[in-house]
Amino acid sequence: MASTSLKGPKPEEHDGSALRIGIVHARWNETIIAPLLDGTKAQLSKCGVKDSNIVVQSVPGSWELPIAVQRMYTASQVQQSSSGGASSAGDLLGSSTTDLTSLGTDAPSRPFDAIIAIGVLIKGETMHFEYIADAVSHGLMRVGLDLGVPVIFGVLTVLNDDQAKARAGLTSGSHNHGEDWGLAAVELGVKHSLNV
Ligand code: DLZ
Repeated sequence: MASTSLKGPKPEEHDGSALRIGIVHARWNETIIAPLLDGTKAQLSKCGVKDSNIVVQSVPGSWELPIAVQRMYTASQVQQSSSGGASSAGDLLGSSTTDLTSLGTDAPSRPFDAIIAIGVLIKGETMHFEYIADAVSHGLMRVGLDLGVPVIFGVLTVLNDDQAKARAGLTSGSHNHGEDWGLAAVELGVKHSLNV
């Protein structure tokens, strides 16, 4: 029997070989973040996105995701207009940058076609969860609309560790949501680059 999903759209297939994709992830709940990041990158590669066109940065927590996405995109626009692309998007986030190896000399100096924001918010005993989840989801939407770039919402807002593991493909038979975010970035990136 063909596998179907009750949730989520049937993925559209797109060629990501010409895309430049940014990823910003939080470092809170890193045991969940790591597989989500892996799943995202694996799906980008499957769609043809070149390693040299995937730039990964990190921030302390999900709260910082909107400002990091905004600065990452803006920096990539500056890169395009400055000769030689001397400053990297990562420079703006200083020591929080985790992986700039992908900003190789062959990396095209042009704005990202899509940026994926990854975070894991797990409800605790206080109101932190509610405030952060609300602000981050609104912030990411606002940044995307203000800048006119697709921002993929890769933020889990879960009630406990088990729910988080089940969404990161860490429990038997579970699905890694990072793969969906990679697919969404390629679809939106292609449509964005074609202006559709
Ligand atoms: C403070 C905090 C708490 C309580 N929980 C989480 C969480 O579950 N996931 C997450 O990504 N970040 C959390 N943070 C950190 C905030 O997002 C933020 O990094 C700090 O408040 C500093 O601004």
